[in-house]
Amino acid sequence: MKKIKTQVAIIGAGPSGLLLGQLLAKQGIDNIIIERVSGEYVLGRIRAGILEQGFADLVREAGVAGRMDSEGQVHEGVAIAVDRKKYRIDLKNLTGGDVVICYGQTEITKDLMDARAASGQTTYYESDDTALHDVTTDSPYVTFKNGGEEYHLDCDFVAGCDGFHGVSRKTIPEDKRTEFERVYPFGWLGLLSDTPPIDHELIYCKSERGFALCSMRSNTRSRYYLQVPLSDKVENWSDDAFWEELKKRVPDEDVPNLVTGPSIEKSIAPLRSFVCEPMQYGNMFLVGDAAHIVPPTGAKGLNLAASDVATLYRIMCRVYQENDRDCISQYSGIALRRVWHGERFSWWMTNMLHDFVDAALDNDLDSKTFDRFMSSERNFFLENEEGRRVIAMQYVGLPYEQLK
Ligand code: RFL
Ligand code: PHB
Repeated sequence: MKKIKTQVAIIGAGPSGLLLGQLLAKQGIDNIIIERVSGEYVLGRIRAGILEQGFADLVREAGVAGRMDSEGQVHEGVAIAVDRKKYRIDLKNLTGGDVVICYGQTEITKDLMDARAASGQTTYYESDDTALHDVTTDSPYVTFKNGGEEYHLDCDFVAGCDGFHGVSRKTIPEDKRTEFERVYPFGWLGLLSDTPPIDHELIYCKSERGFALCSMRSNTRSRYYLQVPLSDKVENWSDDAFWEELKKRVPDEDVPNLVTGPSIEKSIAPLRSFVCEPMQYGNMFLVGDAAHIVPPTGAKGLNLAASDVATLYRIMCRVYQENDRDCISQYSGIALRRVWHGERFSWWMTNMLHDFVDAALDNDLDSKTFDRFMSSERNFFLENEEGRRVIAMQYVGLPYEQLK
């Protein structure tokens, strides 16, 4: 057994773990990351694309913003189309100046990985059997296997950044945590292609054939999604079938601008709302997807992970720089207030923009009545400036809550 030591043990090298590690290292707080898969595998996951300003500012504070600031696109608006009629949500004017940045999760992750490698901090990729021990004491430790060797990592704190399927959340005994969950009766089929995007801003489309989203990674790379039944399989969708279906769901005025081409990646993601309360147990903190999942309709998944990181980072700075341990207990409360807001917004956007007809709803409404209510809701919010402002304020992201 090889014994090693650090101040903060971070489980998971996704965006949460890497960003936290980079911020802590900049403040001289020592950390080690343990990751289950290879760095290459982490980079192969195609996920989020929209960053709130709070996230972008944090990446700047971590000193890793060079490429994001030069290559990321500033989006001042976003469109919502209903039955192929387009409404523009003018994010900048409706919020008094806020915008979002379009820069893929893959790119942020790569920038963070490169910065970590350049600064010589330790990451144990391809680790197995990670287990957290004694996290309610002052001497927590983590055990894991790497390269045929068994490790014992002593630390002051553990940051559980290991995603929905990680081990950290399960370290909280079942009688000490409550989990909230809703699984949606459809999934998103995503397609990535090296074609110019249909428009310079995102278009969220509600059509009678189901939801579609037109997004992008750059001026030459597009990302599109289609609502599909949960039982559907990627193999059922040729590239041609995808493009044909997309054409039927996007606004009429945009159809002529759709450039099709071969897919680089195609996958189906299920949609889920999930929260674990509390988000801390002794000296172990859950961060990002380890504690909460949102359906991607509000573009909040990665952004909620970033606000958790911001809160934990500020707490760790107080602990190590001001010797204030009292602030530790604030973590879960601050994180969860923002998480629940993002959960509600993502659930609401999902309800408003997807087709639930013929779906079994888990409330006492029949699906056709639900559809009429949602149609009325869409009109109310999209036809009024006040309604569009409410959407804009939430889409750009609420401010981060400060420590007391
Ligand atoms: P991640 O990215 O899941 O990273 C967790 C890392 O922990 C590792 N891990 C372990 N490491 C060590 N020991 C263990 N026992 C471990 N178990 C797991 C994993 O290998 C992984 O590398 O969580 P993180 O860092 O909190 O980041 C969160 C974001 O990735 C996530 O919120 C978003 O990507 C969510 N999400 C989307 N969000 C959006 O805003 N827009 C999207 O379009 C969007 N698409 C998606 C998504 C999430 C998806 N998942 C999780 C299936 C599409 C998909 C398919
Ligand atoms: C994406 O570009 O992958 C993306 C953008 C906005 C969303 C979801 C996904 O709401």
